[in-house]
Amino acid sequence: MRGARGARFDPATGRRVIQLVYDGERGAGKSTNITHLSRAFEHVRVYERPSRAVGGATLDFDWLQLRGGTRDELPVDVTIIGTPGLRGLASRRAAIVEEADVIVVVCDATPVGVQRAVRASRSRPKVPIVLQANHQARAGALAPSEVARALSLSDVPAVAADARDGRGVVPTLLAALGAAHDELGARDALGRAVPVGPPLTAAALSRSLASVEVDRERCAEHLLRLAATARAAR
Ligand SMILES: Nc1nc2c(ncn2[C@@H]2O[C@H](COP(=O)(O)OP(=O)(O)O)[C@@H](O)[C@H]2O)c(=O)[nH]1
Ligand SMILES: [Mg+2]
Repeated sequence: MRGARGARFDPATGRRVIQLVYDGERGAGKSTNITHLSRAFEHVRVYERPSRAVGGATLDFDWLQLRGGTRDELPVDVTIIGTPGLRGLASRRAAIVEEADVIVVVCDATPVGVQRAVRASRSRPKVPIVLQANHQARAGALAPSEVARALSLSDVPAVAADARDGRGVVPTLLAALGAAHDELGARDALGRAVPVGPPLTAAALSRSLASVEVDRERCAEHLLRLAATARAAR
């Protein structure tokens, strides 16, 4: 979908836009992070589009746009996109990750959660990564450094979090923005241009994802299972 990487410069508004993609397995806490950020930054929230969901599972993507500060005297906005974790939607998840200037890998740090993430690990575009070791308040949760080792991400910033009560959510965002700034700086020093053009919008992402084939059978199976679990819990 996107040729060049790096933050966008929007000539219409004179603002740079940094796109952060929150990625991870289903249940890792991506939507919980984004909901918390939306509340925490309500005063600078520009636009929000929570995902359509079934049984708590994200069906397309979460989208949150914040008005950021300035860097090098240029105003910067931040777009946060959360991927869907359903296996049947893996192709769309991968397409969204391609849009990232920085990837925030959200991992359920309990042993089962880490195992699941290791089994599902995939290649990612070459952009900075920040790891969030989430679910820290749960019994047996692994420390960020242990999660990082298991996921072969020992060289990236790792933040301890428990998104359900908000712990570590804002520090994760700040770490991701720090990584984005480093990347922009490196690009500038190398003389590579920041791509110019209108930044991605939620509507445009939605349109382009519509043409990415999904595994419909797998999705249907999974959604039926979720619905049955929700019925049994009632
Ligand atoms: N105990 C605990 N539960 C969490 C945490 N983060 C998310 N959850 C819960 O896990 C479930 C899945 O979270 P969600 O954000 O929808 O996961 P997503 O699939 O990654 O978007 C929800 O019931 C959340 O309340 C956490 O850090 N600790
Ligand atoms: Mg979700």
